[in-house]
Amino acid sequence: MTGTPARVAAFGGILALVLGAGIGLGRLVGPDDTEPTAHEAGGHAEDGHAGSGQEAAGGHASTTPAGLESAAGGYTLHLVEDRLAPGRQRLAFHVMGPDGAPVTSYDVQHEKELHLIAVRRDLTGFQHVHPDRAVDGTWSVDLDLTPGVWRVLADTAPTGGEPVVLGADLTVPGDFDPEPLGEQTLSSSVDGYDVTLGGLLQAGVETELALTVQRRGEPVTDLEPYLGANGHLVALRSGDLGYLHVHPDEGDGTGPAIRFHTSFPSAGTYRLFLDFQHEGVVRTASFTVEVGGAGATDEPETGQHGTGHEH
Ligand SMILES: [Cu+2]
Repeated sequence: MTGTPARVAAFGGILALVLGAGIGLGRLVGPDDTEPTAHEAGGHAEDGHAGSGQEAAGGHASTTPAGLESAAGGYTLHLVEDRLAPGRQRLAFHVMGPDGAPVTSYDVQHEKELHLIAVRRDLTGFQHVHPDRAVDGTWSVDLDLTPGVWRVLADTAPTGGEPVVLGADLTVPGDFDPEPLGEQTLSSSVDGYDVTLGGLLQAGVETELALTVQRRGEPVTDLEPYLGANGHLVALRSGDLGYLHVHPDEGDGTGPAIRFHTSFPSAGTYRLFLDFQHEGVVRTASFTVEVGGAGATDEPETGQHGTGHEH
């Protein structure tokens, strides 16, 4: 948690998104929250302006994942059709505002007005895309769909409101063949790139994750900026697909390590997806991680790259 104010200063926009969502959740879940003190300290104070927000971002904003609700902060995710055929399909949706009309004005976060995550509920088929918005507020984007139930998460910041992550289910008919998450995988290969995950995998603490990119055994040192950072990491909790807010480290260079800060809200299994860009192509590396309990003392810290868990 130390150092958080510095990151707030450097990444005000990013953290504003996070603290806004955290405050929104705090309002919604406050009465039932198991950590009322934390919410008293950050969530309810001063309606979310800067002072309380910094505490919220560093202290407890991540204890409740986002994206579990279709409506939050006065905004509602509405899929024009919540059932689409398998294959490449156009998804259309609205973000409805407090007045019941589609929102047509958004603030830019990470270079985009809206980030859409689509993932099948067995945590396969991950897609992080940037839909197009028509003037009437209808968003649309092509997705590659396979049979099953999908979770659609819209990470966005309507102008004048709080940033929100809204989730909705999308059904794709057909023979559903769920894939097991499998065991912990701290290295991932994609298109000839090998990405290794390191960091403390323990719930309830702010943790730094380092993802190290190699190709043909050589560190990649000329990663390209993508969405205002040198990579974009999405973390989802298995079981409910709760969406964790993840902040890129400040001023990181061009690889081979990409660093992020997050906080796992509970012990359990998570799926992490790293989008990174190299030589003009965005690729996604994915990981299954087992996160230990908040009080665990024997939870192994994964090594940084090169400490023996490559295969
Ligand atoms: Cu995005």
